[in-house]
Amino acid sequence: MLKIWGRPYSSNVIPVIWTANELGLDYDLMLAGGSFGKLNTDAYGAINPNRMIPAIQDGDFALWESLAIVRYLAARYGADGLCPADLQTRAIADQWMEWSASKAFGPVIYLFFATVRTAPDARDAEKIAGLRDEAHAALTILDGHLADRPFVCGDDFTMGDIPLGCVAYRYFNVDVDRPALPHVEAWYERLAQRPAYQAHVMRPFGTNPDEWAALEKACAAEGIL
Ligand SMILES: N[C@@H](CCC(=O)N[C@@H](CS)C(=O)NCC(=O)O)C(=O)O
Repeated sequence: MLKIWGRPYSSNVIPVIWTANELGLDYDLMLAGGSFGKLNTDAYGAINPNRMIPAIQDGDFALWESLAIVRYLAARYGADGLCPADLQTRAIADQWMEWSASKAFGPVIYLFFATVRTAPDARDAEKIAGLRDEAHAALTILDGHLADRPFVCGDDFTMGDIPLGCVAYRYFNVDVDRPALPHVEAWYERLAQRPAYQAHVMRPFGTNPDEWAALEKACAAEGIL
């Protein structure tokens, strides 16, 4: 059975878990990273020599780098669904996946760290406002793209929506004032209708290290997922 290594609250693992669930795949989640450890074992080093999560094993085949994994799962198990058969449509999906990593992920994850992962009395309002502006400027480009299409590649949900959908959940759920992004907001509402997004992306963050550790324990106890 497919194995997904990682902790299900990690920003690079969530896209892989969401993809597997969109595809209806059976998999074993191998809890690793954070307080679950295991990354420094020889066995894990043989799967991912970077000793980072996520990684997958699909039979004898091992793969790391979250976006490569999303593409692999979509192409191997998604036929003409998550991974568009039309080359130009697929290229548009790839373009927005790369753009998510190069332009949107950074400001949003640093905004997330500066808010959710920083104690309220240690938060730096100026830094938060700067990151919010940077994230908003990036997402304004996506807003323009989504003005006349419901999903990144057009009428259908594809892998092109997956990394950005994960970024969007964090952006829309940190405690900051956000200028309007009407088309991104409408797209985010569409994603929020998807059961796999609700179950695997729209998860509690944990607002301090103790809560975070408790979430990881709860996850292990649930035998997730
Ligand atoms: N570019 C890599 C980044 C992987 C990465 O930074 N993973 C982090 C978690 S998000 C990690 O392994 N951190 C160590 C840990 O979780 O213990 C990817 O997209 O897979």
